[in-house]
Amino acid sequence: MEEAKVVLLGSRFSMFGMRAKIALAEKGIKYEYMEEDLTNKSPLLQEMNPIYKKIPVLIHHGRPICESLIIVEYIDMVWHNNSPLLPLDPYHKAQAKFWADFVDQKVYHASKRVWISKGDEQEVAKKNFLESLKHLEEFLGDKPYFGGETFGFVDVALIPFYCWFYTYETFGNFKVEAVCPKLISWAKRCMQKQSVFETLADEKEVYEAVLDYKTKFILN
Ligand SMILES: N[C@@H](CCC(=O)N[C@@H](CS)C(=O)NCC(=O)O)C(=O)O
Repeated sequence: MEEAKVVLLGSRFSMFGMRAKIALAEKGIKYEYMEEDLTNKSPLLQEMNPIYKKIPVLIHHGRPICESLIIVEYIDMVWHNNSPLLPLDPYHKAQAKFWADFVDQKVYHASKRVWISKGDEQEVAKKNFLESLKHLEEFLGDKPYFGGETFGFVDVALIPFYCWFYTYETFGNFKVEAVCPKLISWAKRCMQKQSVFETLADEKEVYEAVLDYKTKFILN
C-alpha cells in the first residue's frame, strides 16, 4: 500500500461507513474504497482495527484511524481548509460532539432493536427511537442544519440513518414524519447535497439486505 494514499475500509449499508464517505466527499478528498465482507473480514481490516475489527477504518499515510466519529473529526482536522464540519468555538464544538455521541448511544441502539426484536421489546425500542429523534428535532429547532446555516458534524453523524428509516418504519409499522416532521425536512435538505445523495444507500436495498440478514442469522 502506498504510504500517502487515503484508503477507506467500509461496508455498503453501514451508516458508520457512510459518515466517513460523506466527510471525505465534503472535503473533496480522493481515496481508495475497499468493501469489506463482514462475514469474512479481510486480513487488512483485522490488522488495521485489531481491537474491534469493525468498519469503517480510514488509512492515511499507512496509519489506521478507527471509529466513525473519530474518523470524521480527523478528516475535518487534516483537511481544514474547506467545508469545516466542527465549529471552532469550544462550546459549540462540545455541543456538536455531545449530540453526535447521542446519535450513537440512543438513536443507533434503539433503531437496531426496532428491526431485530419483536413484541414488547420492539414496542420499547420504537418508543426510545422516536423519543431520541424528538430530542434531536428539538435541538435542531428552526435551523437548516444542526450547527446552524451550514452542513456539519451532527448532520454527518445522523443523516446516514435516513436511508434506514424505511426499514425501521416497515418493521415497526410507524412513520417518523408523523412524529418528527421537521427532522424529515432537514433530511430532505441534506439529501440535496451531492456528498449525501451520492453516499446514502437506496432505502429499499437496505430493507432487502436486512431481510436477507434476518433470514440467514436470526431465527424467528
Ligand atoms: N462505533 C463504531 C461502530 C462501527 C460498527 O458497528 N461497524 C459495523 C458495521 S455497521 C461492523 O463493522 N460490524 C462488524 C462486527 O461487529 O463484527 C463506529 O462508529 O465506527
